[in-house]
Amino acid sequence: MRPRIGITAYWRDASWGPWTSMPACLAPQAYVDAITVAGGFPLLVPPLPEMDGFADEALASLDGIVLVGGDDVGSANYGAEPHPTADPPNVRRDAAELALLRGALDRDLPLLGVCRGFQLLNIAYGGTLDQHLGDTVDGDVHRVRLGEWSNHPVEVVGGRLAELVPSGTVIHSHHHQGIGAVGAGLEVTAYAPDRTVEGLEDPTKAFCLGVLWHPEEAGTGSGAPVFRALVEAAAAYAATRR
Ligand SMILES: [Mn+2]
Repeated sequence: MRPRIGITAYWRDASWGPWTSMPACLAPQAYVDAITVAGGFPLLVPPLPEMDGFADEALASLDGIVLVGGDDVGSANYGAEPHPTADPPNVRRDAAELALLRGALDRDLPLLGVCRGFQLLNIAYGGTLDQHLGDTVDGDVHRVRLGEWSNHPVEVVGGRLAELVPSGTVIHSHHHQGIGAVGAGLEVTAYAPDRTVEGLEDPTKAFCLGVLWHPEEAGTGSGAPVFRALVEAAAAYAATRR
């Protein structure tokens, strides 16, 4: 049986067929494909209201989880006032994903945080976000235009990531926020050329890894080893649990 890998769903308005700007749970196909190619079985996890009560049930049916990208995390989650450029907070999604993330950490469920998911990982460890990288560095490197991928190399400096992504790999980037204070217990594993933090992991966990870029967009290329490692860790998790 393939390891079951949860994908946290976006919760936003979408339009297709007779549904016009209707609330929808959705995820980019690239995550589904990257997990499937890596040997996992992808399952969409919707952000239920009051997920605190449901996180255990959701996690009990999973062997691993990917916290996907999306809009900026609400700054109230790390005790800051919102920056003028911040997206309006998606309170339901923030709360649901933090509940899933914390539950996954408690269980040592293999976990990959992508972009927004990477930022949530830092917040779960008590870290903060830099709400607008463009205030201090050339933010265009990370997001040239809203809605278009930017591409920049990453310097990989350690952790599991060093086994999975060669330093200098050019990645898919689309963010304007970054890491402020690194959460206690997390190891920095990658940097952008401007020295902002792009990779974090908890070396005490079986597999707890976050990147500020989008490996799923290179899911059959440079991103594939990341998803293979997640699925391998998920298979090991499933084996010990059964
Ligand atoms: Mn970047």
